[in-house]
Amino acid sequence: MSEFYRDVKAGLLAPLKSLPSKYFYDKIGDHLFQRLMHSDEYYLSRCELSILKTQSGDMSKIVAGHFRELDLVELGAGDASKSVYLIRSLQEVGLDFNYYPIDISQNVINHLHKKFAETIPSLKIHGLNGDYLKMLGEQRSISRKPLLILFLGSNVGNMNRPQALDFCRQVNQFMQKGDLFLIGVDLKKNPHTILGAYNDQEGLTKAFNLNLLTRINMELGANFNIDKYMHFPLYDPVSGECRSYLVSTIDQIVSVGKKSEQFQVHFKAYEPIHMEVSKKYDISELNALAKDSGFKSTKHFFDNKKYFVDSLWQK
Ligand code: AVJ
Repeated sequence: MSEFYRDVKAGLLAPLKSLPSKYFYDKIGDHLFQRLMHSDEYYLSRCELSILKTQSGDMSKIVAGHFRELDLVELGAGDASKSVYLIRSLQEVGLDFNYYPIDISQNVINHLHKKFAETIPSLKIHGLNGDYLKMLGEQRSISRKPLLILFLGSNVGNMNRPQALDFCRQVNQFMQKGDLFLIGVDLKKNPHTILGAYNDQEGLTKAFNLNLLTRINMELGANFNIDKYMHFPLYDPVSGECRSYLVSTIDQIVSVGKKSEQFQVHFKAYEPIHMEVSKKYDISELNALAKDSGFKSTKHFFDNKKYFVDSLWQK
């Protein structure tokens, strides 16, 4: 029984149905997310890219003030299109480091090895495919140099506040005193701007969500009728949580799993599946998260609109 099957079963048989958003990233999901990152509405990637392009030099000087050599670990590296700027400037300030990108998608890890062999052949890269904490543990068994951990792209937003606190505490446990954590977070702003990023005109976010049902159909042998679910995102400006739902438009029964593993899921008309949370922070909440998980927040790097922040924490 795969972990994917177990998670899907638990999520769909719960009284409030949900699916874990980490499973969005199969080959098609990776591709849809790439396109989404270039859409007009999805401001997050553009903002963070501008931070990395303009402030990687400053970041690297701070890092070089702490260490001569280190392990650079990136949680959820994706295509590394932002971290590549930091990697180059860390090299420029003369730091000696290996790069350990961690990603839930094997497809992404393969791509990164290929990409860096071509673009920065001097970079020593060791990709790890799997869950963040499990792979961080794996990395620590390979090398125990001082750490700079990158957690960019507002990936932390996929956790609610208690989950984020628990996660940051666990990351902290892998680190030594003085080690650094650079965390990229989307900030609270005009609710229309935020909701727009999760409800793009082209329908990429919709396709991104629906693709998980297709993936379940293909990999677990289910019979979701994709046409009978609608994409419904909402943003709560109080909690800062943007949530995506797929809502069943009719009363229907779906079967999931092969042979003895098969189970039935009943959807009432307009019953939702909670697919994803993308939490937005303000600076005081972010500083509290740092403090409560055992870090000192040392510097905030903003884009010029202050839509997004890359925050540097030290253990
Ligand atoms: C990659 C998790 C940061 O939550 O903004 C994009 C994923 N979901 N559009 C996010 C996503 C819908 C994204 N993260």
